[in-house]
Amino acid sequence: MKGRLLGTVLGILAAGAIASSAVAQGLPPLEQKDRYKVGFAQTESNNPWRIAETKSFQDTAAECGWDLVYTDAAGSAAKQVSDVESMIAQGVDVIFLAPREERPLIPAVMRARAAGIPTFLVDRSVDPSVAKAGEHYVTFMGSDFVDQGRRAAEWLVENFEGEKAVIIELEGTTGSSPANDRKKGFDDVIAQQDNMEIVASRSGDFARDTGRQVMETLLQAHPDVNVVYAHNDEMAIGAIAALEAAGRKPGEDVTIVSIDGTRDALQAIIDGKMGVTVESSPFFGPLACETMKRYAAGETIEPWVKVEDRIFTADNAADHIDEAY
Ligand code: GYE
Repeated sequence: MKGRLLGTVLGILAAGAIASSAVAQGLPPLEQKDRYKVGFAQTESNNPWRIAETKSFQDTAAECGWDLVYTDAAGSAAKQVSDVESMIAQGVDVIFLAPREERPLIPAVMRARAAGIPTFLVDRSVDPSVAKAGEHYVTFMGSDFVDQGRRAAEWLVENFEGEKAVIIELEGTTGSSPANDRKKGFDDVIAQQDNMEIVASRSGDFARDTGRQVMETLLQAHPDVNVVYAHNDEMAIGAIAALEAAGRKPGEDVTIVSIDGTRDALQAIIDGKMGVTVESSPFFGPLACETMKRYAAGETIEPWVKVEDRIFTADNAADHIDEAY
């Protein structure tokens, strides 16, 4: 028993020594060459946003000289960790990882780092108090989620016409960076408004049908709701279905604010059912290609390659629906 415990302790110490010596050498370098074996670890494929992102990587593969190793974690952080492990075993040159949740994916980042494979986080990030850009992974490429939440709230403050806003918030995947940050950005602005209150806030896992079911339940407890803030369009569309099934009129007696910019959301805005969606672009392929090339050329990459987002309302939704996904 004692021997086994000592063995484990020595094993942990050895792993620590490998990790710290790797950190001391800086990030793993990337050779400049014509073709790369590139891993893309997707979180799930149950919504148009994810499908558009995967397509963007696949389309970029041909142009950027990638042999793409694509995995789909089917909504499981544990599977995503093992997907990254299998990419490491297959000897990919780089990994693009969309970490489903902030903490459970840290071991994947650390293992790729220890294996000398540069990792780029796309569209979601990991807990910055544990894993750091420029040290454990190259960079985070993605939107400012706090700002997205803030902009959704600011639109509401400017456009809400009732006396008192009774708000239901549908949160994204628990423990994911966009859910954490979109909540913070929105809630902070609402907390400063005397006539606005968030009466319930619950996860709908960024999924349409879960959003619909959660909305159905919350509606029973809060029949006086007149605003829904959804952390993504899929849940907003689900909420619209639940409201309509209960005889409510989204766009008339309930204001819907959301984030992403999917085709269905832009159509809902055109139809007068949704007020606003703050853009969160899924088209990461070209940015991934460019950032990887800059890194291979020896450039120091900024810790956050920030994506600038637009805002879609009744003023411009029709102009953008053709380019939506
Ligand atoms: O908003 C949502 C998706 O991580 C930014 O994840 C992404 C979010 C996006 O499931 O629709």
